[in-house]
Amino acid sequence: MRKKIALIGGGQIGQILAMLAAQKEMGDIVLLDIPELENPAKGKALDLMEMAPHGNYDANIIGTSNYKDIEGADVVIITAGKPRQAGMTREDLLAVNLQIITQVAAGVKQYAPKAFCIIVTNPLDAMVYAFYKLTGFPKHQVVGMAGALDTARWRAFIAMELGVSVADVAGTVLGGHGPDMVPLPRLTTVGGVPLNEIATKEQIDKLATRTREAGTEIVKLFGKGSAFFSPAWSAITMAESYLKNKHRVLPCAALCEGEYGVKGLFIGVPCLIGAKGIEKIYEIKLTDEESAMLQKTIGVVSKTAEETKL
Ligand code: A3D
Repeated sequence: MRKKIALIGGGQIGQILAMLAAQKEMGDIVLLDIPELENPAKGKALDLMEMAPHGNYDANIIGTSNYKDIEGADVVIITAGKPRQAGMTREDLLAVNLQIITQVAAGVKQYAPKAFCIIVTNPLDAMVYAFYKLTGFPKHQVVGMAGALDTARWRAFIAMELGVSVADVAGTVLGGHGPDMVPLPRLTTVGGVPLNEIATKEQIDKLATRTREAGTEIVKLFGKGSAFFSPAWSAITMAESYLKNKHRVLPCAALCEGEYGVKGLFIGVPCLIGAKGIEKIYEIKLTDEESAMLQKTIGVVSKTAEETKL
C-alpha cells in the first residue's frame, strides 16, 4: 500500500508541497483547505493528476475540506494559516494562526494520530509548541520546519557570494525562526575548507545578516505573502527522511528537554530524522559568543510560546 501524505493548507506552500510529493512519488496526497476553498483544493489536486503523464508519477491526489479524508496519514504537513504581509513580523500572526492551529490540531488528532507532523505555519516556534500541547502527541512525532530553510538560505547565499557550487557548502543555523537565529560560520565549510579561511569577516557578517533577514527580503519583494518554493522543499526533505528512514541530520524545531539548556520549548537544533521521527538531537559545544546568541533567541521563543497560554 502507498504511503499517505496529508497537506493541511492548500495555499502557496501547500500546492508546491503537493507537486513535490507527487514528483517524488512519496505516496498518495490529500490537500485540505477550509470549506470555502474546497473547490480550489480539488482543482489543484485534479490539475496535478493531469500532470502525472508528463511528470511520470503514480499517485492518487485529492482536494478536500473534510478531515476524514486524511485518515491514517503517515505524514501531515501543516501550512494552514495566514502568511506575513510587508511590514509585519512573524509574531504579528500569533493570535490568528493560533486559532487555526487549534482547529487543525483537533482534526489531525482525531484522524491521523500516528502521523509524523511537520508544522510550517508562523510564528513557527510558537505554532509547533501549540500543536504539540494541543494534540498531546509524543515529542518525536512533532517538529517545526524552519532550520532546514534557514540553513538552505545560508548555504545559498554563501554559494552566491563565493561563486561555488551550493552542493559543496555545508553548515547549520540554530535557534528560533526570526531575526535572532544563529548561523554558525565557525562550523561552515565549502568542500571541507572552513568558511572562515576563504571569506572575510565582513563577507561572513553580511551573509549572516542576509540569512537572518531572508524571509523579510522575500516578503518585501512580493509585497503580499511570503516565500513558498524554498519552504516547501525544506519540509519535503524532512518528510522524505522520515518516510524513507534516510537519517538526514537537519536543523529542525524540536522539543528540547535539557538540550542546550532549554526545557520544554521547541528550538531549532540539529536533529536526526528517521522512521521513528525525531530520533536524536545533537548538542554542539558552542563558544561563549555563540551561546550568548542562542540564549537571546531562546528568550524570544520562550516569550511567544508563553503568549499561546498553553
Ligand atoms: P497561503 O497561501 O495563505 O496558504 C495558507 C492556506 O491555509 C490558505 O489556503 C488558507 O485557506 C488555509 N487555511 C486557513 N485556515 C485553515 C484551516 N483552519 N484549515 C485548513 N486550511 C486553512 O500561505 P502560505 O502557504 O504562503 O504560508 C502558509 C504559512 O506558512 C504561513 O503562516 C506562513 O507565514 C508560513 N511560512 C513559514 C515559513 C517558515 O520557514 C517557518 C516560511 C514561509 C511561510
